[in-house]
Amino acid sequence: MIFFPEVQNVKYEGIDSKNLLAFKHYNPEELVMGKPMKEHLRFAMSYWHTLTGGGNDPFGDNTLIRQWDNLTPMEKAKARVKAGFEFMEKLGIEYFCFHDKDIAPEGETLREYFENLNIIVDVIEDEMKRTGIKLLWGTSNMFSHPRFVHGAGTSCNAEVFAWASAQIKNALDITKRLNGEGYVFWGGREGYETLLNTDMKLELDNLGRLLNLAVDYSKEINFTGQFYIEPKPKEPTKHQYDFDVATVLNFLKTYNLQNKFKMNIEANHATLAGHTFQHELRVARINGVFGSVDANRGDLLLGWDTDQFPSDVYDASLAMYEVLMAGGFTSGGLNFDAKVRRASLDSLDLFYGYICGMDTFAKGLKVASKLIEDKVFENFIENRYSSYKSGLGKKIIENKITLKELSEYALDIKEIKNTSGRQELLENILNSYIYK
Ligand code: XLS
Ligand code: NI
Ligand code: NI
Repeated sequence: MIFFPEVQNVKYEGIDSKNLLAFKHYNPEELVMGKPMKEHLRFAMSYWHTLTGGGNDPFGDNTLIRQWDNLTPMEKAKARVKAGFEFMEKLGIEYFCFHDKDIAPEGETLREYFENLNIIVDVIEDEMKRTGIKLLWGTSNMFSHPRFVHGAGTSCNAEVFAWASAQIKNALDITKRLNGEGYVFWGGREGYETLLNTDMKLELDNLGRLLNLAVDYSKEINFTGQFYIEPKPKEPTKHQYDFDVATVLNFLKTYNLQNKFKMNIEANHATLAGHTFQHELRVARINGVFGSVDANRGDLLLGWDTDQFPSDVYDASLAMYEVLMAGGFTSGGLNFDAKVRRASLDSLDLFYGYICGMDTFAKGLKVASKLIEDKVFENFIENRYSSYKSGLGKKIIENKITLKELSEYALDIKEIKNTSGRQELLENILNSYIYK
């Protein structure tokens, strides 16, 4: 069965093409800094937004029209696998990401759920073999079902902790079986609504415990993929424990997990935390925990996670700048954790969303690579901090001067002379690279 008969394989046609079902910038094999674009970008399809989501919001039911709408739950699950692989093949996307719950319905019992999952994993495995498409990361949905009302690892109910552990174990088994390159923990309902009923210390200790148990189990089954945490400051809970990259770093250090985890950074989560996307990537980069990206965007005027397809070339350029400066993706990639708007009814809209996102990041990659080749920011920054290269500054950064000596030095300074930060100049230069 064909799910998207209206679309043929989407190809690169260049910026002069008028074909809206073609790429204008994403040319998979084109070399950028000596490496094919597709290897730089490692695009991934998010199973949940692309195949499972139906367009519902707190005010209304599903709106999106999909070919599998009227099937029984297990038939629907199978149809979605086929549709997903057809979709990725047509776009030339080589990776996907999923939660356990995205791919198969929960049964009456946990055992039945795992059986349902196994049936669908068989179908996925066949499709992976047929197409060569790979799993970027797996994860477990421990937030949708009412049992997780108080959280999963941070629930006040120990049986929920056990249930979450079982789901993680099973999702790790599946990820390993499908040769997944990573495994993500996004906080879900790990957070709180009010401190009036919350033992914050116990909840955080338990979250640390759960992640350590997962790491231990991964060794037992010899899963060598990369573990990630995906920070988010709020939603669904008022205060998510994995607030932002800096908060997660502290958490990892407290629970001895800093060598086991890297960050999966989502653009919309960064902005919800009051940061830019680039800020979160930079914090991860300078701390050696840059890992993977959930590529999307929020809305300037809305305070929630709108998960829109990325279309902002400026942001994508600065994001790709950080990615390249971090050495590029190794196990990670660009997962489109993005959904079409509720009124974008047809499956054709999915293609337009992905094409826009892929072109935006392809252009961002080209801009970033030129900026780096020309050392635009590096040269400026090096010069800006040149006072630390010799004399007094050199002594400071080599820790060879005491507070008293610094004070003596300062007492003899006659006049401090500062130089311009030249922000506007740099913004002009950045724009000139984007115009090209
Ligand atoms: C939700 C998160 C989620 C994770 C995977 O806001 O972005 O989709 O990426 O659990
Ligand atoms: Ni995400
Ligand atoms: Ni999100």
